[in-house]
Amino acid sequence: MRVVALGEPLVQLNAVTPGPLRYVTHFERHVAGSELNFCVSILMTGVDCSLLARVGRDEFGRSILEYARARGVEVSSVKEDDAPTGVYFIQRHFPVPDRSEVFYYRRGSAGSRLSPEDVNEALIKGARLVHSTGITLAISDSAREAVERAFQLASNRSVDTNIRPKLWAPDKAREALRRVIGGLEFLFVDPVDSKIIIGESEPDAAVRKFTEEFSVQTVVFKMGERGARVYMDGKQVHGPTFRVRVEDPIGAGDALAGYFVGLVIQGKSVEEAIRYASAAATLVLTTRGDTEALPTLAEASKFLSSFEGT
Ligand code: KDG
Repeated sequence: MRVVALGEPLVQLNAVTPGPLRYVTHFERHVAGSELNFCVSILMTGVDCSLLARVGRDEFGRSILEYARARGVEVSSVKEDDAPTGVYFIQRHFPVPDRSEVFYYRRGSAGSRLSPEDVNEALIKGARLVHSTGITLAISDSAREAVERAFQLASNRSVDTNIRPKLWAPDKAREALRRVIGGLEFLFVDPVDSKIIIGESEPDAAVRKFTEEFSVQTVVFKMGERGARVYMDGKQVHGPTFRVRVEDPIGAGDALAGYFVGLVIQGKSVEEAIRYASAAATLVLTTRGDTEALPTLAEASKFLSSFEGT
């Protein structure tokens, strides 16, 4: 079984020390980007994943391709482009402890030049599911059109709304996301994004709108420290939460989405899928980098057993 994710892979420069970036002198390089993170996460559950994207023909582009390949991501549809690879920095634990803030250097990047002509029809048509996020819809008109083209061809679709206020205004986000969420198999959303898209942040009321007005099949409502609530097949299942020391929370949402979709499409129960996905997302909080701490299924089981009875 194969899924395809469309979006911009980025080089992440993560502050080694917490505090304001103006005083940080050491950064650690990682490879990230929401859809690449999704691919690595779903691969950990045993589902193959292809990334459809562009990277720069430069050292950072090479590092992304090498890392993606090393993690098992299929990259034959990743094009090299003359524009530079996008980069972002992460500031940690400042001004809010346990939170991170991102600073992008990606305008005009290779990844934002993704376009409908990059959409490999055979790959999309052969996929069990095609995944993307609000980030790809935000970075350029051509990237948004690539997602719309892929979604027209796909038999099943999944979206993580991931509205990044630094990338676009709420009214633009609302318009673009409303165009792609109709008939989704999976929608990942949080209360803030839900308010922007359908004017409702309360989960039960929001999910009613997503299912009745947009025919979304499964909604995963992400509520941060309060855990994730899944609405699927007419029932609600609440994912567990675990107390850990937070190093950098960026990437946890992608871990949750990849793990959850991977387990559900392989026939696991919604209860098991959200339990394991919550474990994977929690482990990502404990390290710098978005994908290094993604567990194998055996490691996720070990993590879950360690919390049993606590
Ligand atoms: O979800 C994690 C991503 O936000 C991070 O890897 C960077 O893709 C990224 C973005 O555009 O914010």
